[in-house]
Amino acid sequence: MSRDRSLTAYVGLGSNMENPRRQVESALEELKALRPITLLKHSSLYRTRPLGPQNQPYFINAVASLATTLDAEALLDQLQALEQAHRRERGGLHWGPRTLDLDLLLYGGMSIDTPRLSVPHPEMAKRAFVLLPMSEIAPPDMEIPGMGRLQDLLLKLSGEGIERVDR
Ligand code: A4P
Ligand code: MG
Repeated sequence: MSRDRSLTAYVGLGSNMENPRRQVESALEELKALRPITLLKHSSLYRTRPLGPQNQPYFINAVASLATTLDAEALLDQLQALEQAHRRERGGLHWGPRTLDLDLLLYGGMSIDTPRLSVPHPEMAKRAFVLLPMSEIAPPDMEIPGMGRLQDLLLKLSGEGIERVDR
């Protein structure tokens, strides 16, 4: 399903298995190739301490903004197909290691709550590994529906366990 007009969506990318940096870099290239999606911007890559079980490798995280006419569930279908192409295995440990995780963080200014989709991503306000990369590419006064201003949310989080990866 698609909409008449495109809107901007934000996607969080994460990986901590099988060369995470390459997983994220190739996922960004693959996002560029998807239609009808235009990759607008992407953040730097960050090396981040795992949230959840600690006996797993650090993650590489990044955030990308996209323009798309796809509706939110159709966009999720595309993101999940991309995860599958990275041989993502589901049903493992909760918040356990993964080759590629693509979370739909924001879809326009919309709030969505369906069995398949919660947008804004309910955990994003607590996650520096989401908000810090997002703040690189989002408008400075960006408002996260129901959560507050991105910059205000970011100020409440510790920057510990997160470092930018040099290019
Ligand atoms: N779903 C609902 N809302 C969304 C959304 N906004 N975006 C549903 C994407 N999916 C959404 O997802 C399970 C189901 O959530 C999907 O079928 C979809 O219909 P999944 O990707 O199969 O499972 P998951 O990712 O393991 O679960 P969950 O709870 O979404 O985990 P998160 O929130 O993605 O967290 N530590 C660091 N440092 N960096 C990380 O990136 N990521 C996680 C996973 C844990 N620790 C981390 C990181
Ligand atoms: Mg996920």
